[in-house]
Amino acid sequence: MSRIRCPILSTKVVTAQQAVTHIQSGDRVGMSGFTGAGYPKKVPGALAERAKEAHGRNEDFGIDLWTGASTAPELDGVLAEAGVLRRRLPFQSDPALRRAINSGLTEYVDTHLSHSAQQAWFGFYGPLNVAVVEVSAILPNGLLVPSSSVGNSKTWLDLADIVILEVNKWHPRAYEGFHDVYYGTRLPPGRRPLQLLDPLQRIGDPYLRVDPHKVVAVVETNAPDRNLPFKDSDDGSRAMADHVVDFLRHEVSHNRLPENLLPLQSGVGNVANAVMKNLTHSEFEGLTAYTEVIQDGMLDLIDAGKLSAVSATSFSLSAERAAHFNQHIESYKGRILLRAQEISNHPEIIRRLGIIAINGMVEADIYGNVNSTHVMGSTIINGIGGSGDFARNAFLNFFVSPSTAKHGVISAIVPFASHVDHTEHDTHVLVTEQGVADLRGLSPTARARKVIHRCAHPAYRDRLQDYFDRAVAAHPHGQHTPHLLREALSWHEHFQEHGQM
Ligand code: 0RQ
Repeated sequence: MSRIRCPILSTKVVTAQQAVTHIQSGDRVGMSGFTGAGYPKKVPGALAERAKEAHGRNEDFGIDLWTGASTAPELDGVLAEAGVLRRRLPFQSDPALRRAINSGLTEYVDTHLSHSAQQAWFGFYGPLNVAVVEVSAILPNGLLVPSSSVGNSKTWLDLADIVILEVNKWHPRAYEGFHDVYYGTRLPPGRRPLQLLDPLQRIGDPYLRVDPHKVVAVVETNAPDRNLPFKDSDDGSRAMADHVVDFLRHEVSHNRLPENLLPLQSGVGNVANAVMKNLTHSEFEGLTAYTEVIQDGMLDLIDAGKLSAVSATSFSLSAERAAHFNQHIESYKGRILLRAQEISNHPEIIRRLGIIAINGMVEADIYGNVNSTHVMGSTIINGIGGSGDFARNAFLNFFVSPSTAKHGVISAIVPFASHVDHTEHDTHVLVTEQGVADLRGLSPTARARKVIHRCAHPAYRDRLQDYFDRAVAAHPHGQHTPHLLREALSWHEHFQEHGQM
């Protein structure tokens, strides 16, 4: 059966090349896509070609691009390489785009993922000209069945002047029923409480809505999501995953967590995936998740019968796991719900449900400030993503990283973080392969002693202790958070000058 069953919209089917004639240089374009899932597959490539032709004629061609989160080489990659992206928000993880941002060609507005939709509604980014949204089907009445992510699609469809739809039949038709799109969003002062009390509760509709008169083109595709493989767990990530699971056990034994824990959030990356895998082999049962991304490890937990309910905004699966999911999609129905990212990452709900948040980091300083985004204070890696939405509002948060990077020449525990995404006031538990530092309820100096002792690599531990001791000695009247300002960032400087911290 055709995936485009709406009579009005079926008359609008065109090629991607024809579709992109509706996008003009200078436009603000909102595309679907979140962590390599549910992004348009053909239109971005055709847009890149169009821009290259314009550049070949010495004509200017550039756009602002808004998405849900990171996408894929067929979207961020081709557009960055073609030099089309003037401004990009709210999250990315593409190598070509990272180069464009770090070389100053693309302006990057790195925002909390729960904020991007409301900031677009507030008008902070200017009017949205075009939405390009992937869906898995169009129903006879014109309602849209989303695909493997919801992200910001609802907001882009509502705000944009014109809409281009990509209908991707690679996604199973059985995606219908996996989504919950909330249409009650109001701007202040008209906001109402979100009545969401457990991860699988429905508060919206299974479909995205679009005004059919705004749709200028419908493009048919049959192409997979990005579906990158995960690294096999190494000793370090297994050790970190063990520390997290042991810590959760400890919290249960002290009656600070129920036996089936609280809803889990797990960030992207190999360590987060390893933690989920570790839970599969643990005694914990009846788990739930209120998260943004479903990685392989969460599907493993569902398959093992340990995880009964997952709310997210997107998948981020390996090719093997995506194929398995697509084949057995019916068996996951009623256990997974995909929501808009303004709801999956909503502070109100994260606080109410009491989430356990587990996210990666680049570095942390001895006082607990966490850098999730920048190398040596200046070079962006990915972005803050949802880590701030979850960490600040969580019942319990973990920041996890190997204690060193780049084969040991960089310490992930430093005197002073070279960039701060999560302040010392937000951080609860730091985890490296060396151990766990529970910072809850501690003063800055007590935190510093614990972080150095429990988390730093032995090769850097004594030097950190020496820095701290001298900072304490140097500030008889500044004992709250003692620093040696001239030395605070000297480890980073030393790395830049000598290739070693
Ligand atoms: O680079 O592969 O070139 O060697 O950073 O590091 O250790 O493989 O860890 O994949 O878990 O990513 C913080 C980047 C960790 C991620 C970060 C280099 C390291 C490597 C990756 P190479 P690892 P991970 C939900 C939550 C922010 C967004 C977020 C992230 C590369 O977790 O982007 O949490 N978080 N979102 O070598 C120099 C250091 C370094 C360093 C690591 N101190 N100095 N380089 N690296 N530490 C998801 C969403 O929001 C969508």
